[in-house]
Amino acid sequence: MYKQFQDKLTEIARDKYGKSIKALDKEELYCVLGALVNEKCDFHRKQTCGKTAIYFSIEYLIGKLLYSNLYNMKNTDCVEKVLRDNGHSLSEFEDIDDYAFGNGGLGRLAACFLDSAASCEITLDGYGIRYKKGLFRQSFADDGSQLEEADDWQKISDAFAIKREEEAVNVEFSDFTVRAVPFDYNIIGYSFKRINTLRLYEARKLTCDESDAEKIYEYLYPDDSTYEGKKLRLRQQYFLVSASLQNIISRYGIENLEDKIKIQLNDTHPILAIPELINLCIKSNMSFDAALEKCCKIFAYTNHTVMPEALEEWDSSLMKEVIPQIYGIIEKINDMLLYELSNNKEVSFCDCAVIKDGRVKMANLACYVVSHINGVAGIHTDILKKDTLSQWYRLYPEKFSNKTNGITQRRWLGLCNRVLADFLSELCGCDIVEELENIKRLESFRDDSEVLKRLREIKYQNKKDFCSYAEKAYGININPDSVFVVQIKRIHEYKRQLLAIFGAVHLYLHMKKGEYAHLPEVTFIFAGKAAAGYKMAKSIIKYINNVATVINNDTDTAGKIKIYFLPNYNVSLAEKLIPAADISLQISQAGTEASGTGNMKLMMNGAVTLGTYDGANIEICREAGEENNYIFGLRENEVNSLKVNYNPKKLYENTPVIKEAVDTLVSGKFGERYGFMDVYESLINAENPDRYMVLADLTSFISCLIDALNDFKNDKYFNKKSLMNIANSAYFSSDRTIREYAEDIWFKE
Ligand code: 26Q
Repeated sequence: MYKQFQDKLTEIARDKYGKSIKALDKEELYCVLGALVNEKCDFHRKQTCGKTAIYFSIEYLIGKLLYSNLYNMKNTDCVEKVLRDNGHSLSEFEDIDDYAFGNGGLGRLAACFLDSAASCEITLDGYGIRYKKGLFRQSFADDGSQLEEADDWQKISDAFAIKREEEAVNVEFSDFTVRAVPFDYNIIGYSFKRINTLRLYEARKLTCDESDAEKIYEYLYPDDSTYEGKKLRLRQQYFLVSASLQNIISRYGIENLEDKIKIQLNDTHPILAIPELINLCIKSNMSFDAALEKCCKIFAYTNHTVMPEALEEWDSSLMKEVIPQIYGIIEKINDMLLYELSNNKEVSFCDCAVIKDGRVKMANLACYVVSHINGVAGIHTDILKKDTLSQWYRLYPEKFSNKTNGITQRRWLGLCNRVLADFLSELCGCDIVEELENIKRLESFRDDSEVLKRLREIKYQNKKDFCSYAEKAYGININPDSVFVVQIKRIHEYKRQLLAIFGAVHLYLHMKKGEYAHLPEVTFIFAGKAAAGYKMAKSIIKYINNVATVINNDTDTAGKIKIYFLPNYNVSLAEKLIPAADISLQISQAGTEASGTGNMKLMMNGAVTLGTYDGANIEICREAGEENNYIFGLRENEVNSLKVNYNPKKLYENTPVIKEAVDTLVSGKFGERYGFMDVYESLINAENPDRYMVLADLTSFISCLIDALNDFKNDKYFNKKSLMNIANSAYFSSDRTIREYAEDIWFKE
């Protein structure tokens, strides 16, 4: 093996650059490694038979490909050795940018699915956009506020992309036509089980004067607060689906296409694929009715969020202006729906209309046409059925099913926490990453002091590794002996970072007075980005940073509590932080987080969940035992009944613990006096105050947190909980999820 790699790398280095491996610079070596990986893929690619599943997604949050590709090829050690013997190291590539074509859970899920499908020998190709700039890079100004910088990820050439100029197609808008140029990425299944393809498109102008054409692929989620921004976003979505469908049709033919492929629509963003496929069918002389029927068989739709503002709608006028032929088709679909529902007593057309009050409702379009609709966790699918999409559930109950999310254990255990994976393999008597179902065997060691001790040692080493990284990367000194309480995710009001920081503020204020002396030292670690246009989320970041500055510099509480907000959360940072976490904060308001997937990653790496009964937390408790996690706060049904008469101002006035924490938003204790008036007002005096009921859950959060910190002192007791979480994490493998999609939706006879 060693020699084979040595020879191959030598050969590619010579052919490409006329150099020895030793003489290559970093970028050249990166490209040589990419070429090697792609060559191996050509060798291992098998002819596939049967139906192909296809994933349409506006986001793919991939992270680094070099390490995961070598990992899945099972060649990491060998390549590392060859590099070492030639004066290099794989760690040279740590600072190459992530592929960040996504902003959160939905994009990361797409990446996990691709990895799982290839590893489970399921044919699943992905289609997306190769954004020129990925999700912005985040840093903090001196005053603690978020700064955004363009993600210029192509500073170093992309070693893994294979450009397919010859398969470029045209995408037509009312005012101009753009060329869609595909770039293919090999998706390598574990042990080369299968090679699938992720195809990402770039936009090229056809003539010199179409300056707008290339803007289409410039940014993920262009700022859509302006008309121009919205238009661009619509163009982006149409660009993706039109280019992809043209490619699919040229590959499989339009005849009997429904027998050859199934397309999974990742949320509302690629739903224009439905009218576009009809458009393309009509162009090949098919009737509208036949085309629509085809679509009903080809498409399935996954919903990822219950937030009403995320169910995409477009102004009819905008759509008419940009893609008139597509708008015409949507009108026709709407007419058919109207006709179909005219005698229906169960549901009213009003609730289902695809076009209503001059707006095009994308979720309604999908629900009418697709064969399958799914939510991403049990509670989420239930909410879709009873609220968000209830009219559609009444109409088509058979279309609905749940597909609880998952994560790939290859990246999120094997790759990021190798020492733990090896120990688990040793205990369970197999390669645990390959046969994750056997991780359940760990349960039999739940009272084995030696095993519990070793688990704690591994966690401690991971914490120390993280501390050295943090010191190098940010110049901060984290104490590895403290409890790591971690909240890492996009910053959003419903995720309630405010609740976490209020909890920390409470501890701090009382520790300063000498209370809570019995608690172990605690380090709160936050990371996550706020959408560039989301003011409230940005204020919350600034507040956390201001709190951190005061607390971390207070000698009274030194050795008791510290708070860090790490900048620029991305896949690579998650890989470092997750293995080091003790307590995973999953504290969204019950009924708002569709599933969450970070919760699963943290669980698999031995963190216990401190959270609400929301999203997949519920299933984590079901699998690992509620007694091994920390659940607090209102349940979803309680949230709904309390909502009617919720009065946070009264809570604030009558509960000293709440008042004390909330007042720090305006008291000047952390930052300027009245510094966070906007946050304060949103909780207390806004029209719909404290929309996510932070105050209602604050006291129960604090007591739950104190319980968990207390328990941490009892090594054996806490480690057993950690062990039970690891032992029951197999259900959260995206291999399980992808097999469910395959069996119930994609390849069902
Ligand atoms: C919609 C309209 C206009 C502009 C933007 C959007 C938009 C953009 C991104 C709407 C939603 C998103 C992303 C949603 C997302 O990431 N959802 C997460 O999906 C995960 C995978 O299923 C779940 O685990 C998370 O609970 C869910 O929040």
